[in-house]
Amino acid sequence: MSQEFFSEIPKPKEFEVLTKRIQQFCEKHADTPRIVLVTSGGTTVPLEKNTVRFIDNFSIGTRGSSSCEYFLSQPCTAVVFLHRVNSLRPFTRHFTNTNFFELLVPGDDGQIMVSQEHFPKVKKNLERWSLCQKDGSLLEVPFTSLSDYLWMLRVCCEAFKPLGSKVIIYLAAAVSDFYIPNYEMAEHKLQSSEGAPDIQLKMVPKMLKPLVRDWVPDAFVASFKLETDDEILIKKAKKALEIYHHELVIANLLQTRKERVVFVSNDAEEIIQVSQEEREAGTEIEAKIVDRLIALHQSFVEK
Ligand code: PAZ
Repeated sequence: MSQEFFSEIPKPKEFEVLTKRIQQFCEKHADTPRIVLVTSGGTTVPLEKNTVRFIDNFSIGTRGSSSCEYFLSQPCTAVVFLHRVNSLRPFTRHFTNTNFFELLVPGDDGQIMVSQEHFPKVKKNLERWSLCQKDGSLLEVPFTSLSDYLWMLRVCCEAFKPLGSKVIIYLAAAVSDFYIPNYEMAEHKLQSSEGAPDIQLKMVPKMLKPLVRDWVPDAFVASFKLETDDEILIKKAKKALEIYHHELVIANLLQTRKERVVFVSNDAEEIIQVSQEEREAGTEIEAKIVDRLIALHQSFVEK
C-alpha cells in the first residue's frame, strides 16, 4: 500500500542531494551510541502543482526544535532534524521573537557587534550551535509539503535501519491526514472566475505501519498523538499502540501541550508535566520529555 502511495506523490526537488547527506551522516555515526530522528513542524497540502494555495496546520515546531536541543545536550548523541522550512530550529528558535536589528549595534570602524542586552543569549546558543557544526552531531533536513515530508521520513528511516536499537524515532511533526493525489491536482493556479473549487481530499495511508514494520524495525519509536478533546486522547493513544506495535505514544492536548503530556506505553501511563513556577523559571516540558525518553530507550537497548 505505501509503495503504491509513494509512486503517486512527487519527490522533493533536492531529493538526491538530501538523501546523500543523510546516508553520509549515518556512515559517519555508525559508532555513535545514540542516533535520533526528530520530526518537526506542520506539512502543507498543495492545491495546485504550481503551488499558490495550500492547506496547512498550526504547528510551528516548538516541540521538535526544543527537543532537538535537549537530545543534543545528551552525551554521545547525534540528531537528524527533519523540519518544516521556516519553522523553529534548534538554537535560533530563541531569537524568533526578536527583531534581528535589535540584536546588533554599530561598533567603531564600521564593525557590527551584538548588543550587550542580547550578548549572553547569543553567545550561549552560538557556541552550542557551532559545537554541533564542528562535531557534525546535527543534520538539518528541510521539507515543506506532505509529500516532501513522507519521502524524507522514509529515506531517513531506511538509512537508520542498519543502526538497530540505538535509533530513536521521535515523531513530533503535525502531519496532514489528507491529501490531493497528483493526478487530481490542477496544474496552475485555481481561477476564482470558475467558481469555488470542489476539492476531494483523500486519506493519507498511515506511515507508522511500514515505518515500524519495515523501515526501522529495531528502533525505539515514539509517536505523538494530538487531540483537542481530553475524553478521547488516551483511548486514541492506546489504539495507536495496539495497531502499530511501537514503543511509545506521547499524548498531548492542543490547549495544554506546553504543560502536560502523557507517556502511553504497553505497560504504563505516565504523566510528564511542568508547573507554572517551573515554566516561569525557564523549564521547558521538552527537557523532561527527553530525559524520560532517554531512560526508556536505555532500558529498551539493554533488553
Ligand atoms: O510544533 P508545535 O510545538 O507547535 O506543536 C507540537 C505538536 C502538538 C504538533 C506535537 O506535540 C504533536 O502532537 N505532534 C503530532 C500531531 C499528530 O499528528 O497527532
